[in-house]
Amino acid sequence: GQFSGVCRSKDNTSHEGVSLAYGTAGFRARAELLDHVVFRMGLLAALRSKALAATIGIMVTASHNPEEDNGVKLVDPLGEMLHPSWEEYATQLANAEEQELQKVITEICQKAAVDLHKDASVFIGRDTRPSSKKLSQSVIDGIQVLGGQYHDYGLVTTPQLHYMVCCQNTQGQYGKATLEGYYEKLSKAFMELMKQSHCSGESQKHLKIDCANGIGALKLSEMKPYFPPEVLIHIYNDGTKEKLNHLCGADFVKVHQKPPGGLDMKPNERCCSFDGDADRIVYYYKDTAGHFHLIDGDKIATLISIFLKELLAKDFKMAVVQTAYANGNSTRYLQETLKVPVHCVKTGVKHLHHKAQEFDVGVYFEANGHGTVLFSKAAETKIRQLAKEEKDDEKREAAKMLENMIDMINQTVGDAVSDMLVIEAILALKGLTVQQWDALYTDLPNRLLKVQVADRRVIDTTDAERRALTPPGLQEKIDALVKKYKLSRAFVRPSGTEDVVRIYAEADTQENADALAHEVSLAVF
Ligand code: 16G
Ligand code: ZN
Repeated sequence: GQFSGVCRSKDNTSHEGVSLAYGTAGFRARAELLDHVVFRMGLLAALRSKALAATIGIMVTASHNPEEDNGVKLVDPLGEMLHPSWEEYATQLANAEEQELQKVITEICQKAAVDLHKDASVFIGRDTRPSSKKLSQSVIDGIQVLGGQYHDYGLVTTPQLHYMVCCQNTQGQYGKATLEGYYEKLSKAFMELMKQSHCSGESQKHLKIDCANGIGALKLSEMKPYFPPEVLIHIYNDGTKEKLNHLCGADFVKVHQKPPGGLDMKPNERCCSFDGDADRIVYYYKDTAGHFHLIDGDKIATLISIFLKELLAKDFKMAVVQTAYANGNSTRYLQETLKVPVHCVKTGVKHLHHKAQEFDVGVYFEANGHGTVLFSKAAETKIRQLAKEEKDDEKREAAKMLENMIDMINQTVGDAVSDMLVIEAILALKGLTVQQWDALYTDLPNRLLKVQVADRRVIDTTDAERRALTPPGLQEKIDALVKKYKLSRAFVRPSGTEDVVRIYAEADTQENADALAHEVSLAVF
């Protein structure tokens, strides 16, 4: 029949008892459980490509999770996350028994109006995990079963794959769909911006980067020749000595609020960490007294917003999008000091991205360091026009800076390499040190806890996850606990990536934030 070949060798049968759901980060599990899942995601990518008559991306990575894990996620035509209407198909396909597979494919084709005779084109990328190569081979098998074409980019960061997919589907308007095209576009915009900067302090140029022993190290080294030698980036945790994400990387630094292993920090040195697939970044430094200072996604969003607000003409509508995890003082600073509207959405890049699309300029960041800036088509056209034709020198220079920012920012998804260049350029242009940046506002002390419960789905939330609807009585208990402390806030939500409930609390002191988080965790049971 037309699906001959759908059934593969026995290692692709679904594993009894393991039921996976396509969540905020696609599928994630121990690598040895994933072969049949990635094969089926190859099938799904081909189906989605046929449905949309566009190139679809598929990335094999488990981001900041341990090296033994792996995962897979699909990338939609403009570089966005897979549309939520298809997440359900992904879950159905991944969990189907071998003998049901053809039936499930037929159902998806009917529901989503897929014509199997259409062509399919899929771009594939993978991270540096030992299991990734073999898994991406199974992705290819899946694509080929449905007669699809593919291009395997091999080792790339997640945001690089998103970029390739977007370039391909916009006929090169967004850039060239090659690694060289990516490096050239970003480095050229960066060097143009640096020409506009008047400060040349030596210390400005040094940056230490913890690459989490992952793909970021490889890709940054590839990119280095595109910069002149005076751009001093130093790569640490490059994967040659230690394990991926082990005691290092953006997630480790954010969660533990301490420096990564493998990077020696001198006082006041500017440092940053990527995560395992280079779509997150956090900055940090150690002061002369030896205290560690974390500069997270909220403070990155704040720096970028300050810079953009100064350059943007009054008629551009700019907003910042955050999640419930954003530090209360970041929200206050943005709204009250900077006078920029702030919106709060549910956790997960797709929610932030979607909301940010509503504005001329939408800055979005999760506290964990994933974020980017989106410019509407109209805003981008206007800025490019001003950069060319504006008579007023000062305004034209401002427009040129914005134009280079647009070219340097990966608008498809948060990108550690691109975000790093954006931050470095802003610090240089504004002549800011890492300490001055950090001093914009002081983070409220906070605590993140996770607890295992029998069934995390009993917790249902509303108001961008800031309030619990169920189980009955839980929100009232949280409200009463929050009232006991000053500057306090707390919420609970079921994780979308782990079988746990997450608890977040902030308050006037670390002791109070810890106590509040602990008390809320007891209320969850
Ligand atoms: C996923 C999300 C990330 C989010 C995290 C929350 C994407 C691409 N990634 O990694 O944005 O912060 O999940 O995890 O959307 P949690 O639901 O386990 O707290
Ligand atoms: Zn990641």
